[in-house]
Amino acid sequence: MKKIEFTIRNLKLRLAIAFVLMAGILHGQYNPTDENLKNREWFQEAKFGLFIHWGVYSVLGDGEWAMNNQQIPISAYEKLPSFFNPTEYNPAEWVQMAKSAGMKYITITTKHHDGFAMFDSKVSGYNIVKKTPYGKDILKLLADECHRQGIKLFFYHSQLDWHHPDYFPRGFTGGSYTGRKEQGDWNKYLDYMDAQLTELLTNYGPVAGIWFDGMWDKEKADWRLQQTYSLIHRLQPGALVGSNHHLAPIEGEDFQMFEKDLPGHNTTGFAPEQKIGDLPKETCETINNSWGFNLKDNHHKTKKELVQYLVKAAGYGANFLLNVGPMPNGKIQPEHQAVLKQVGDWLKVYGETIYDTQGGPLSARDWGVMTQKRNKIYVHILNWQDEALTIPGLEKKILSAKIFNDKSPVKFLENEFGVSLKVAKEKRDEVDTVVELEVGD
Ligand code: FHN
Repeated sequence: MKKIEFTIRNLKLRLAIAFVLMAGILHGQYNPTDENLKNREWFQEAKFGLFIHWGVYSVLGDGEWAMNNQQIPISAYEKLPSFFNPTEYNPAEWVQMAKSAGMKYITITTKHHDGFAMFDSKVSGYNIVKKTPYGKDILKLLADECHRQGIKLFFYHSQLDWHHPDYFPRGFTGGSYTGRKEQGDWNKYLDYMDAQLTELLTNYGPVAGIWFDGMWDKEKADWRLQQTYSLIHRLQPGALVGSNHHLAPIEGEDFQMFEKDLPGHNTTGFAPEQKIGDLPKETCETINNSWGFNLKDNHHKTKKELVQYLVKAAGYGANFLLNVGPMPNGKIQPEHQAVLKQVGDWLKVYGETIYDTQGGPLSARDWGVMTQKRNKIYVHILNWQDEALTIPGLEKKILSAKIFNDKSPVKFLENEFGVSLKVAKEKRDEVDTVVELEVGD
């Protein structure tokens, strides 16, 4: 009798679970798989990635927006691929460079706003294999190399397309100069995008995630996001979906990104309404002032600027995705390679205070930020202002305070106002003075 009761109860429970799941599916509710959740954790811990903007536009040396900025009609722009022949492209060197910079993943443009596929797409002849003298799938070569060298690879994919006839009605970019007819079938365009995404998620091995960009071009359009996001999660459940829409995360996304800004700041003006959600975070920034290769841009950021950005991002609990724009010959600018090496050397010493940490306990201040891991708090002083630094209310007993890199003791004083730290002048570092606090419960 008891057994029958148990079986009935068990059945009821199963039915209830099935009902909840069904209701979730019907309401488009997204339930990430365990693999996806594990990957989110990995992502949160990774902290530093390499962003790569590479396309046929690199031939013009005027950034990835050259087509739109110079108002180049499609008929003329279509000549560009025939000049793109990156004979010095060596993906093993790129991956090696990223790894020695301390980066844990790579995110590369598969198609930017110009609509040109940098991979062997069967659903469009407008691709690197068909249209360039190089004739090889640079993405496949990179994906294979990433898998060989054990680094994760994300695919940037532009939803905005200045080339496709069905990208219609148009957004606020890619207008009449392109020479497209004032007609098109929006759903056909979205089918095309899903078909290219299917190729990307089928032919390149495990993909760490899809990095969308361009929805902001047509804010009011129906992007059929749930259909596209479900497709991605079905093809590769572990792949993380994120979108640079400058809004709060949308159902089906696995991480949130911020462009050229730390979370919650809006110095660019791109994201006046961007709320910060609970998903893992990432902020992207350029190594000079351009995403795609720009011959005239020599505003190269210094080691100090890059390290401080990485540290600040970590203080906000966010990853830093640092961009390079390879040259048309396939090489990365030597000055960028050099500074990446310097950042990597810094991380060899200070990596413990960045990787696998959380931001806080105190939020960012003018003097710097804090990161924390288990019983350690790392105080990153980026900007010394006074003889001593007082940190309010950590709510934990401080057991010791040391300069991180040589473990020499730091004088500290706890009282009702918080803890004051005094670091001797000769121990201060103009890039980042890191004080390690060991804390008790
Ligand atoms: O228009 C793009 C730009 O070219 C670049 O790809 C950046 C990267 O975050 N995103 C867009 C601007 O929001």
